[in-house]
Amino acid sequence: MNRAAEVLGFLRGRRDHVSGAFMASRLNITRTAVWKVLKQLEQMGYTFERLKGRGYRLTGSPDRLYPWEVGRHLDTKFVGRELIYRDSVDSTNGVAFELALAGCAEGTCVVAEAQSAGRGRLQRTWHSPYGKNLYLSCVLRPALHPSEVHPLTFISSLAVYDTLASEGLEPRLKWPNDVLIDGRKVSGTLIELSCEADRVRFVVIGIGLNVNMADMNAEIADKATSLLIVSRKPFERTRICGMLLGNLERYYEMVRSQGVGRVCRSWEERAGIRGAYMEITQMGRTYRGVSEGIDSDGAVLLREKGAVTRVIAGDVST
Ligand code: BT5
Repeated sequence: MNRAAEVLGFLRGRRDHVSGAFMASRLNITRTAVWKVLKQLEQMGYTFERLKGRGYRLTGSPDRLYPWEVGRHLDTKFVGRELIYRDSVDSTNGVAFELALAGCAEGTCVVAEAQSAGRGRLQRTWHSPYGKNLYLSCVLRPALHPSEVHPLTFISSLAVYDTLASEGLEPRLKWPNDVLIDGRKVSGTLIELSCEADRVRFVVIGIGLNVNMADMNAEIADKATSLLIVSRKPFERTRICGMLLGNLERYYEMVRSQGVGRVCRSWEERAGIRGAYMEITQMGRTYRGVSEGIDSDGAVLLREKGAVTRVIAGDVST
């Protein structure tokens, strides 16, 4: 689709028409080939005005996460530089995992308009309606021990946090993987990994972010929200996606240069978790206590009656 991106590049942001002959000569292809690309673009939802003797003018772009559209908002070195777009998939994490197994480059990302089997942690479902939100998975190959992977969840939550904050929103981080607005979940992260005994082969970071979703199914209606709901206006998903990938790369670079402990500190500060009373349920057992923060593995330290318990995973109810 490079040709399509190039043709769009000629047409975008211009008030006047651009002739087929001009584009053909600049791209070194025939006018028929240009016409074919324009037809293809029309099938993808782009609209053009054609004026005889003058050429083409772009009149509309579809609300789709096409790589060249996200690419306009991308300012990264490697994250999202290879961006695989799918209309609908079972799970972007599944597609990314397969790509990683096949040896794709670090930073390769998969985005989809919908997921038929979007997943959360512990076999839970991630509600993934078509064309509304972001379902994004990124392949990373960190030089970490498998036990150090858990805090990578934080780079995703922090990236979402910064993206939303820079849009003037007031997100809140909830351990371990949620971002909330107005007390409702707007984003979640699912990390999946492939490793050897003492070495990570790759990690897939899967991020779901509710952008323009207005209707929710009964299961999540009272606990989820979206950027549209909290701001009462739609957001350009390609722009949000580009910003998110930029922030993700920045936090990943932080891990590479300063280690996972540094990211844990950043997350802890943003989450304001120290001193908060928490109840965490893990495998049917509930831990209660006052948080003493996050350790360098990403676990919560809970103090109760003088004893400190380390909780590595679970769901926070308070
Ligand atoms: C998560 O799990 O929060 C991880 C979600 C990760 C989703 C992304 S989308 C791209 C990539 N591909 C995938 O297949 N997954 C990742 P957890 O903490 O277990 O939360 C799951 C719970 O959140 C569900 O049981 C629901 O209660 C709720 N939920 C489901 N869909 C939601 C949505 N769209 N918005 C907010 N909450 C939702």
